[in-house]
Amino acid sequence: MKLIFAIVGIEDAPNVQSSLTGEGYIVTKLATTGGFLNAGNITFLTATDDDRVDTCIQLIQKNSSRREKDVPAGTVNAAGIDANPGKVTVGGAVVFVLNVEQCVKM
Ligand code: 2BA
Repeated sequence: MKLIFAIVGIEDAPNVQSSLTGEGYIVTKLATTGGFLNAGNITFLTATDDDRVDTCIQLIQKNSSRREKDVPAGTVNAAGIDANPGKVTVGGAVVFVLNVEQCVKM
């Protein structure tokens, strides 16, 4: 079993959610905030069998778009330099897949 973390843009979250639940994935939705832009995004948690991971990722990819966002004033980039003015490309989605040792429902 795997646990999939998918960080998705707020604009894409409704379609990602409905595509996953429509295919029978169990989903938990967290309201999260990106540490660079300090803007809201949505993190979906989905635990599923190993053989359903690829389809899950494909559904997330199909429903997530790349978007250009303005970098807010005062934002510092990886080099420690004020990144403003500028734009960054956000998404489609950022996905992490982890092994699940145990899942207990009671
Ligand atoms: P944010 O941290 O707000 O980052 C938004 C976008 O800004 C990123 O898009 C990337 O293009 C850029 N960016 C992030 N950190 C930067 C830095 N130190 N210097 C210059 N540019 C930077 P994405 O890569 O598509 O990430 C979208 C969101 O996914 C992120 O929002 C964050 O919430 C999450 N994320 C991305 N990579 C992650 C990671 N390795 N671990 C945890 N969360 C991650």
